[in-house]
Amino acid sequence: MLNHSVRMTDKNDEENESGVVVATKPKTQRPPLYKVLLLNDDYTPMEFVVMILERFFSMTHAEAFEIMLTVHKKGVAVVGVFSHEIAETKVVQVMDYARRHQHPLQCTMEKE
Ligand code: TYC
Repeated sequence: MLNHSVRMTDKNDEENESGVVVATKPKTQRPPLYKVLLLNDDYTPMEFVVMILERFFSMTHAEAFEIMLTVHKKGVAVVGVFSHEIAETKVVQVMDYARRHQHPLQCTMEKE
């Protein structure tokens, strides 16, 4: 009673068996994050991939070039980590843009 009306100032405080108020970990939930992945192929021009990374992932030209080369050499790279909704939007934007320019570039997402 006293504990609840007067002493509990933090909603994450709890009372132990001895009646002592102790701080506990906040039980907040973070939304899951999703990696957006870019896949290599033999046909999409390097400059087109660099432009995609600048345009949709706000990378500088130097950053975009570096990530593009990583995908080219390794086959895949993470280009960003976002909430589900933002990741989905990025994937759709990249896939639409590539299709409109008739490049086979593939972009996918997966839970982190
Ligand atoms: N491999 C492509 C080429 O040699 C370049 C490329 C890089 C394509 C990255 C896709 O996600 C990609 N033209």
